[in-house]
Parts: sequence; structure tokens; C-alpha cells
Amino acid sequence: MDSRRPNGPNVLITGTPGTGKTTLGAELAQRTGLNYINVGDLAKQEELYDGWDAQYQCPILNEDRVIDELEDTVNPGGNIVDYHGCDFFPERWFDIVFVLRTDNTILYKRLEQKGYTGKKLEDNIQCEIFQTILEEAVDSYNKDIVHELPSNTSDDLEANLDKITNWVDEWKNSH
Ligand code: DAT
Repeated sequence: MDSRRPNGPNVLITGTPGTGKTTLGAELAQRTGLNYINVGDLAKQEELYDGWDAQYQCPILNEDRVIDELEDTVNPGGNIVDYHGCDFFPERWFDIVFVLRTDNTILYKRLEQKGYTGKKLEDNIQCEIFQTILEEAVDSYNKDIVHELPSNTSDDLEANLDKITNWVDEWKNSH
């Protein structure tokens, strides 16, 4: 057992909205027994906000409060954290980082289905085209622990579940 992470590894799943973080993260939690944390949902429940973004018509995340709220859960390990950003988490929190990637046409349809329109829809597509979250992850964490995963089809989902489940098993065997 790893004395720093008695409950297992911490896995970050990040990527543009609509790339499939919640779908993957929730199923992964079922398969691995790790604790699933959806940062967006947590922020909503606990109102971890700091003002209102008039351009995007959404509340602004209070990142410090998110960290305070999660610190005691994340420190002992054993978590899957899902969020569409990654540069404000402490680097020491994560043992591995997965960045989900989706082709533009597929992402466009998924975001439309989620009710995204206009500037919000276009900006999220741009975010994926410019690999914004991938670059954020590579800039924020050791490159060796950052992995890009295709997330277009149900076969991709299965492959990603297998890959991460195997990684978690190996981590547990070697710690
Ligand atoms: P996110 O949490 O990144 O915003 P989501 O998990 O809510 O994304 O997924 C958005 C939609 O896409 C949802 O209808 C499920 C679907 N989806 C997710 N991953 C997929 C995959 N690998 N193949 C096909 N559809 C997928």
C-alpha cells in the first residue's frame, strides 16, 4: 500500500465539454470501485461560485473553494475527478491525467443535443480544434502522466474503460 495514497490512485479525466468525461468517469467508478467526483456538479450543489459570467451566461467557478472542498477527499487517493479544465488543481493531486478528444462533427452534434447554441457552441468547438485542454494538461502536469484518448464511438469508450481499469489494477499491484 502507498502510504501517501492509502485509498488508491487519483485519476483526472478532462477534456472539452461533450467529449464524454461523465460517461467514462461514472462507468469507470463502477468498474474500479474508485470514488467519482464531478466538479461541475459539486460546484452547483455547494454553490462554489464567484460572480456571474455575462458573456457565457453562467456562474464563475471559485477555484480556491473547489480545492478547499475537495482537499480532504483527494489527499488519501482513490478518486476519479471529472472537469473541463485542469490548471487550477494542485499538481500533486493526480497520478495520471486523461484528456478525452472528439472529432468536431461528432462533438458539434453532442453539444447541440445538450442544448448548446450560438457563441457557447462555437467556442467549445474551437476549444477542441485548438486542443486547449490538452495543452493546459501538458503545461500543468508532468508530460509522462498525460494521455490523450479518442472518445468518438462506443468502441472508444470500451477501449478507454479497459485501458484505465488495467492501469488502476497495475497501480494497486505495484503500490
Ligand atoms: P462530458 O461529461 O465530457 O460533457 P458526456 O459524458 O456528458 O460528456 O457525454 C456527452 C454525450 O456524448 C452523451 O450523450 C454521451 C455521449 N458519449 C460520450 N462518450 C461517448 C462515446 N465514446 N461514444 C459515443 N457517445 C458518447
